[in-house]
Amino acid sequence: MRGSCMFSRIRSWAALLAGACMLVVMAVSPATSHADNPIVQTIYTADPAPLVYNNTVYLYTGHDEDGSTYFTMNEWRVYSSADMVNWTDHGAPLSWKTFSWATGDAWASQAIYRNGKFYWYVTVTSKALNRPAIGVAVSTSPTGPFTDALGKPLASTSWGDIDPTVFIDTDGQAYLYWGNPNLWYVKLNQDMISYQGSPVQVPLTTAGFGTRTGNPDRATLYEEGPWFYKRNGLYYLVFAAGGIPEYIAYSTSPNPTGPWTYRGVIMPTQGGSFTNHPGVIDFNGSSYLFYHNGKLPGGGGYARSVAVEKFTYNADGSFPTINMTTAGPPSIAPLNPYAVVQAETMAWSVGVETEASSEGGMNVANIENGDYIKVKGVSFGSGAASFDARVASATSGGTIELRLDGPTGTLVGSCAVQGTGGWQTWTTKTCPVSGATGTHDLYLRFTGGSGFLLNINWWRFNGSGTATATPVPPTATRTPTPALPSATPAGPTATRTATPAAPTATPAGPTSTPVASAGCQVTYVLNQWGTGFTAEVTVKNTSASAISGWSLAWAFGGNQQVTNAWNATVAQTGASVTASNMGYNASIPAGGSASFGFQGSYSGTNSVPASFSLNGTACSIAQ
Ligand SMILES: [Ca+2]
Ligand SMILES: [Ca+2]
Repeated sequence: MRGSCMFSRIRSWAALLAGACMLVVMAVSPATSHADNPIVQTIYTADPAPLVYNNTVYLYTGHDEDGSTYFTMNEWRVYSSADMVNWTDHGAPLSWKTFSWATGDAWASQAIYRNGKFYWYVTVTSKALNRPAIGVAVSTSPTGPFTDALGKPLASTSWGDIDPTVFIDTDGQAYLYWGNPNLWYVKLNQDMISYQGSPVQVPLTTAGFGTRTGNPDRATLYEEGPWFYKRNGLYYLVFAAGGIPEYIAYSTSPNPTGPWTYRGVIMPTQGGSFTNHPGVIDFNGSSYLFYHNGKLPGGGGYARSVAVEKFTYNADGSFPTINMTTAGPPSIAPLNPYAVVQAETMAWSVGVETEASSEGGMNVANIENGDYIKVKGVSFGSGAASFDARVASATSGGTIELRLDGPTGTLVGSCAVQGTGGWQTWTTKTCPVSGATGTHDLYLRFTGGSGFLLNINWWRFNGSGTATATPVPPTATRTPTPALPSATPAGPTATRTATPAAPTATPAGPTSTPVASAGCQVTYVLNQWGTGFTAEVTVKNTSASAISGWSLAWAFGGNQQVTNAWNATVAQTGASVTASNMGYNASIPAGGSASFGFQGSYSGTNSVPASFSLNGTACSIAQ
């Protein structure tokens, strides 16, 4: 991704500064309300690295800081989508500060899954080397938290160790490629955090990587940002080609280590960023190219944004030419509004930002009059009767307008939110809805006075007739939200170590409707201290068929209040609680189980809930 400016022209720095890098200030075309590219509007993102896992695309990106005049990048971000149009923000589970040996520069990266763990290969600047090196972080969840797997660089050569790409071949051998201006690879060991021998330098021949003229230091088109994978027996190396401004080109080989054959340009230079970085996946039967550009308002070469296009390989496996669009790919599945939808799930947004929520995950913040969130392809079916929103406001609040197919489209509900006493003091607001049937793009448009109006953590609709959602009591007299336990409660194992469910190896088929369970067993392990507690909950599928998508409901017997959760989305209204699967633990095979946990506060007695139901079916409780 980033560093052509630094690595390719180091010997002609003055010429560089006078040249392309400084001239790529291009006109920004304001996005229309119907555009879905770039994917993220709340911050600038760069260097996309998509990962398909459990019927979900996890998108790992860098983050260009606002106002950057160089590649000022301090953290990596994660987003996910099951429909390729609505993306959920999972925040920043990794920063260069995670690596004690690094001094900065959270540059290009890629994550991969193996044996129950997610390995995230990154570029950071090494304190000892005073230049970039390749590090590796590890987590049991695709959304982190991630830790440094080694406490030192995984790989470094003499220069230009940036832009790692990783792939596990069908024979189990994993490869890590990287580099600018040179291209290197190692064969990773099974542990994914060590390798055999020394880095191997790939011969950059013109037959392998095309011919560049006028730059004796770079005889081929290979610049940086490699993306390595195999498809139908053919190995692909897609890369940022140069000089500057970059474009995306590719080479192929019948072998994982070459020799390579140059195959041409995929995406010509366009989009207002002088760098680019490819990420290519197959997902749900289609192919997608991720890249970055400077198309967000205020964007450019140091304020980039990740975008995606759907494409079809030619019959011989070659790429078509792919141009950047503002429309992006079509939706591959409708969004179910009758399950909890994180408010930070968006196809497009204007004016809002996201932040870490005290209830876990992220919430939408910085909401002002006229800001809105677009959620694409929402399937209301026969009709919604009401709308629940988890909201907080330190001011006097504002109104959430629910509109269809445009920010000023048909109004189907209007939800006045009052102050709650704090930006992280959450309450569930319920409002009537009428006229929301069929499938539409949903706009949550915020109106009110000046300044910040409210924060929103999640929302859901409730159907008419036999609503399956938990009945929501009127907003009558809720007890004030108890003080949030501090991040490190005094209790024994109170620290929020994520012990996610072991991700199931085989993703279930395309999910849309949860499959009802014929049997389930819940293990509920309490760990309490003072007025705080954690619960580790394991849901076992004792039925004969796999579950694809689950929701576990129970009622507390006392005044327990959930404050945050992991490995599930936990929503509480009064004493009623619903825990819904994350993308990575949606599938529970017959006889298998999924686990999640949460932290809460209480006073008086804190006992195991008397009953649980999974997708509406009562479960037994393990003693
Ligand atoms: Ca705003
Ligand atoms: Ca949320």
